[in-house]
Amino acid sequence: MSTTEKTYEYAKELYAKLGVDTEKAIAETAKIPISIQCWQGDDVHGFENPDAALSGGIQTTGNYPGRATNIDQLRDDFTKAASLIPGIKRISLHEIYLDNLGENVPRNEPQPKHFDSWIEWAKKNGFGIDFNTTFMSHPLASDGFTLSHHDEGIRSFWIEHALNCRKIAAYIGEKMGSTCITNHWTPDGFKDIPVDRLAYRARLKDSYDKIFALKLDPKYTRDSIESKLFGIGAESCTIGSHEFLMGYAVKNNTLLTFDAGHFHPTEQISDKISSALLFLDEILLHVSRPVRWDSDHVVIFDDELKYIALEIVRNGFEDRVHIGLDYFDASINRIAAWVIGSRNMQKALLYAKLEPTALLRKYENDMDYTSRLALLEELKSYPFAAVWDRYCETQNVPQRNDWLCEVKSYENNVLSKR
Ligand code: RNT
Ligand code: ZN
Repeated sequence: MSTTEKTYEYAKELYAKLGVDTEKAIAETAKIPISIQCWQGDDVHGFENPDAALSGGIQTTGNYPGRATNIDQLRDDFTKAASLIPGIKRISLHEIYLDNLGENVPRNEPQPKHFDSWIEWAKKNGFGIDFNTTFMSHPLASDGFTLSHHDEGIRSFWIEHALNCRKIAAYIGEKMGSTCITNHWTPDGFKDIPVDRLAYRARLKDSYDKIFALKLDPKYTRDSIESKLFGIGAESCTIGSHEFLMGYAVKNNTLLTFDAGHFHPTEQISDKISSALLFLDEILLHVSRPVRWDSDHVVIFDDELKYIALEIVRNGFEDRVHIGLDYFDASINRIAAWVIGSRNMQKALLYAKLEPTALLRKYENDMDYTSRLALLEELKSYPFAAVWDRYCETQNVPQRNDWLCEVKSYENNVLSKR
């Protein structure tokens, strides 16, 4: 028996004593898709105009060498990262990652054909695809407003953008045979204290009404709207606030996106899932790591990540919560950033699947909070790592930090030559 086998057998036995089946936990974790953000690969530049600066109140920091600067490089890098991540992988594309086929494609005129090569590539590699409208990094978003802009022409431009994106997403969903979830986030907001918040919010509502008036087959695409507390340059008022978008989603039956960095620093999105799903059919998560603010740090295996996974798994929400990642760190190897965050998300799901939830619920219902806390704490030192190693083994991805040497050799052979 190899060491992995031995430690796994030991772990299996200990979890079994709690009534937890490690084999089942592994099999179920392997079925939960994770939507991995394409924008970690190139610091949110995209290919519409790769030299354009990122805007919209978000920022990448760092200049680690080897950034993907064209579509082939980004695809190669993503494929490399994916080979080191267990589980089902989807790629989350922003509209600006279009294949422009050598033309200059205005932001309000993207067509399904601009995503054909993505579809072909994703199919070849076994990835799903999700989509995002891009209301940022564009001259018509440079004053900080898009769908809520006071200028009707600018609003129409962005409405056209969103409508075309939704049609593209439906096309992708149909071609892929898998629903393409489209996320909509607008950066609209004020640096300083506004006077007429209502007018801006009314216009945002009206724009979303126009965008969602187009009915598309939910089998192919479904829409999710993302709220935010503040952005750089939009510190005083964000038009698409949480209340605004929660209200909109409930009333109009869209999905709602919870980004971990879009709330007050002590708020946790893990606490919001159970509320949202009493009023909405489905939600999308942007799993991120805010450090003091919406800094979009690489997702680590911290308590909040475990709580997010536990909320999904304990309640059987795997089909109602779409797990997307949203972070972008340009200060470390970008492929490693993808791998670290995605492996951690997978780890958290497996960790959740190994919880003896029925037993903990019983303690809670009996108001035996002593036993609940005692077991929750003891579980933290159960041999979870052995089950994780076994999961990686069954998925044919490297175990523990073995993946790092693959990233290092890719850096030497590919990234350093760019
Ligand atoms: C910005 C939002 C948004 C973006 C991506 C690039 O604060 O979180 O989701 O990060 O769409
Ligand atoms: Zn986000």
